Amino acid sequence: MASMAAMVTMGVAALFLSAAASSAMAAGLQMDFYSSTCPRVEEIVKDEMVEILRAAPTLAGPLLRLHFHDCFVRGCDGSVLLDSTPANTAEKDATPNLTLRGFGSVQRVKDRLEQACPGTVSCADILALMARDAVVLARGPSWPVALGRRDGRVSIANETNQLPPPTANFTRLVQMFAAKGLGVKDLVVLSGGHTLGTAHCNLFSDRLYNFTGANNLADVDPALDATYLARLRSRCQSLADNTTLNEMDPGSFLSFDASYYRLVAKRRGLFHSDAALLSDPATRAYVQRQATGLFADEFFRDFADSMVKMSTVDVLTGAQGEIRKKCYLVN
Ligand code: HEM
Ligand SMILES: *[C@@H]1O[C@H](CO)[C@@H](O)[C@H](O)[C@H]1NC(C)=O
Ligand SMILES: *[C@@H]1O[C@H](CO)[C@@H](O)[C@H](O)[C@H]1NC(C)=O
Ligand SMILES: *[C@@H]1O[C@H](CO)[C@@H](O)[C@H](O)[C@H]1NC(C)=O
Ligand SMILES: *[C@@H]1O[C@H](CO)[C@@H](O)[C@H](O)[C@H]1NC(C)=O
Ligand SMILES: CC(=O)N[C@H]1CO[C@H](CO)[C@@H](O)[C@@H]1O
Repeated sequence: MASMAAMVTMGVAALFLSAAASSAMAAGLQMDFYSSTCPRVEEIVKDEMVEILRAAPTLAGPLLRLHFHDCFVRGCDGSVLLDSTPANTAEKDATPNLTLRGFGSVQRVKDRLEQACPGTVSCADILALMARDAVVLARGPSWPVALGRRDGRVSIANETNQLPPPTANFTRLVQMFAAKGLGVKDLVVLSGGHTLGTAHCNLFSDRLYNFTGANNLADVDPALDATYLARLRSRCQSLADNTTLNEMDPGSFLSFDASYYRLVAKRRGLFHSDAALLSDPATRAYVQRQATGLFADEFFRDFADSMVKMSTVDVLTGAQGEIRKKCYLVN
C-alpha cells in the first residue's frame, strides 16, 4: 500500500519534472544551472526561508505575490525589487506596489548567497525560489524551479498598469493574463494564491459602499454575499480606510489550501476579480469543483504547473541583463 502510494507520487513528480523541464528549456532556463557555480543555492534559500517564516509567518503571502508582480512587469527579471532614483520612479513606488512586502527578506537571502557564491545568483532566480519555498512551507505544493534568469536594469512605475487591478472584470483579467502568455486556466488556478495573505480595506471597499459611484449604503456589489458584506463593513468602516488588513481566506490565511474556492463559490471572494471567476462557465466550473474540497490534489498539481509557466514569462537569459550585487540597485 505504502510503496504503491510512493510509486504514484514518484510518477506524478516525474511527469511534472518533464513538463517543467520542457517549458523551462523553451525559455532558456535549466534545472541544474548553478550546479557548478553555486551547487547549494536551493538549500541555502530553503534554510533562509525557514528562518524568515519562523520569525514572520505572514510573509509567505507577500513573498509569493512579489514573484507574481515581478513576472507581470518586464518579465521575471527582478525589476520589482529596484529602488527609485532621482531620475526615475520605479515599479516599487507605483500604486499597486505600495502594498508589497518582503523586500528586506529577499535582500537577506541575496546577502547570504553573495557570501556563498559572489556575483552568481540573480535576484530574479531568488524571487522564483522564495515564492516556491513560501508555498511549500505554507503546506502547499512544490514544483521544480528552472534557473538562469538574469536581472534587468530597468524598472518603470507606470508599467505596473500591466498588473490586473482588484476591480477588473473577467474579460479584462483574461486579456491581462493573455498578454503574459497565460490562459484562462492559469487565471483561475493562480487566483488560488489568494488562499494566502491579507488585503487592505480600500482595495475592495467600493464593493461595500460605492459600487456604481453613488456612494451610499445601498450602493453595494450584488455579487457579494450579504452576510459577508455585513462582516466586511464592520471591519472596513469607510472608503478611506487604507490601513486595516483582512485575511483573504479567513481562518487559514497562513496555510496554502483549496479553501479559497469554497469562499468564492459562496460569493465571499474579497475582490471583484475573485468574484469575476463565477461569471464565466469554465472558471465557474473549476471554482465549484474545487469548492467541494475533494480535488485539492488536482488544484495543487494545477498550481504547480501554472507557477512554472508564470515563472518563465519574458525571462532574460544568457548575456542579457546582469547579476545584481544588491537586489535594489543596478550594478
Ligand atoms: C488575478 C488577478 C489578481 C488580482 C486582481 C490581485 C489583486 C490583489 C490585491 C489587490 C491584493 C491585496 C494587497 C494588499 O492589500 O496588501 C492581493 C494580495 C495577494 N495576492 Fe493577488 N491578485 C491577483 C493575482 C494573484 C496571483 C496570480 C498571485 C500569486 C500566484 C497572487 C497572490 C497574492 C497574495 C499571496 C496576496 C497577499 C499578499 C499579502 O499578504 O500581503 N495574486 N492581490
Ligand atoms: C511611462 O513613463 C515613461 C517614462 O518613464 C514615458 O515615456 C511613457 O510615455 C509613460 N507611459 C505612460 C502610458 O504613461
Ligand atoms: C470590463 O472592463 C472593461 C474595462 O476594464 C470595460 O471596457 C468592459 O466594458 C467591461 N466588460 C463588461 C462585460 O463589463
Ligand atoms: C465613488 O466612486 C466614484 C466612481 O468610481 C468615484 O469617482 C468616487 O471618488 C468614489 N467616492 C469616494 C468617496 O471614494
Ligand atoms: C492612506 O490615506 C492617507 C490619507 O488619504 C494618505 O495620506 C496615506 O498616504 C495613505 N496610505 C497609503 C499606504 O496609501
Ligand atoms: C515596500 C515599498 O517599497 N514601499 C514603498 C512604496 O512607495 C512609497 C512611496 O510612494 C515608499 O515610501 C515605500 O517605501
